[in-house]
Amino acid sequence: MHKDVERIVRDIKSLKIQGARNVARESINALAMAAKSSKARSAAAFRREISAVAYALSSSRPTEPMMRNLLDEAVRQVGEDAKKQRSVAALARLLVARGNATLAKMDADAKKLATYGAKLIPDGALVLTHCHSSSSTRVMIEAKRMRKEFSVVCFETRPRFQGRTTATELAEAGIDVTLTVDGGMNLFMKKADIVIVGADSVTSRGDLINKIGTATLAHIARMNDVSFYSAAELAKYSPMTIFGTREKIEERDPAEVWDKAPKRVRIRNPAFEATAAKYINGYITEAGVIPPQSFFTLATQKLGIKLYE
Ligand code: RUB
Repeated sequence: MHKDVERIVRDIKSLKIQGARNVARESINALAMAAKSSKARSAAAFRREISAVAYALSSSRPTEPMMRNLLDEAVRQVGEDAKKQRSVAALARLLVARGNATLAKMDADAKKLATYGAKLIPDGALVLTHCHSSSSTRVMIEAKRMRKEFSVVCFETRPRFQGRTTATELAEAGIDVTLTVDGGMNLFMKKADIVIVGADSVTSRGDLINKIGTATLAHIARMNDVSFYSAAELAKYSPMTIFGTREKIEERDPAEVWDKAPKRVRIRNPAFEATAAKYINGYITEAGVIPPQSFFTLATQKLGIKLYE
C-alpha cells in the first residue's frame, strides 16, 4: 500500500482524523491516492488493489457506516468500469473524478443540513452538545451567522477529549462556549433549551449510534422535556441493520482510559453507544429535519438500496 494511504489508515485508527464525516472524506482521498499511485498491470489487478485498500480503510474504525457506504459505492463503480474499460490509467482517472464529485456533494449536503439545523436554535438558547461533530458545529456556526444569540455547553468527552476540539472551534467562530466535565450533563440540562449531537450511524429503526455518553444526554433531556436532535447526513445510515444485524460498537484500547492501571483493575473503553429512536425528536439531515422513523426511507432512497428486486 502507498505510504500516504498507510498513514491515513493509521491516523484514522489513532483518532488523529476523527468524526464520521472527516473519516469518510479522508478515506475517499486515500482511495484516490491509491488509484493514482497504482502499479497494477491489468483492470482486474487494479480492481483487487482498490478493494484491498477500501477494506483496510473500512476496518480502521468499525462503527463508521458513512465511510463504508462511500467506499462500497466506489468499489462497486470500479467493478462496473472495469467491465468496459481495460486501461488502468483510465480506471484511475474515473475513480479520482468520482471521488471529487462525492466530496463536492458532501459539502453541498453539509451546507443544507446546517441551514435546517440552525433554524431550530431559539434566540437566547442554551445549547448542549457532546464530543466533536463537524455537522453539529456547522449548525451552530450557521446559527451564529444568522445573528442568533445563544450559548453552548460542551462536555469534555473522555478519554480523548474531543469536547476541547468543539469548544475551540466554536470559540474561534465567536460563539459563547463553556467546556465542562462529562459528569455535568444532568446539572447543565436543567437550564438547557436544546441538545444537538452528531451521528456515527443511524439504524433501520431510527436508533442513533454516537459517542458514549450520548444516550445519557438523551435520557436526561427527555426527563427535563428538552428537545434532542442529531445532525446526521443520510449517508450515516447503516444498511446492515435492515435484517436486524446490530451495528458493531467499537471498543478502543484500555490504555486510553488509564495507561498504568493496577493489574487487578479491568478497564473498558467503548467508543460509542446506541440511543433509542424514542428519545430523539428529530434528525437534522440534508433533506430537512425528519423524525427518526423517516430516516430509513429517505436514506435507502438516497443510497439507492433496493430491498428486493
Ligand atoms: C465522534 C462522534 C461524532 C460523530 C459525528 O467520535 O461521535 O459525533 O462522528 O461527527 P470520534 P461528524 O471522535 O470517536 O470519531 O458530524 O463530524 O460526522
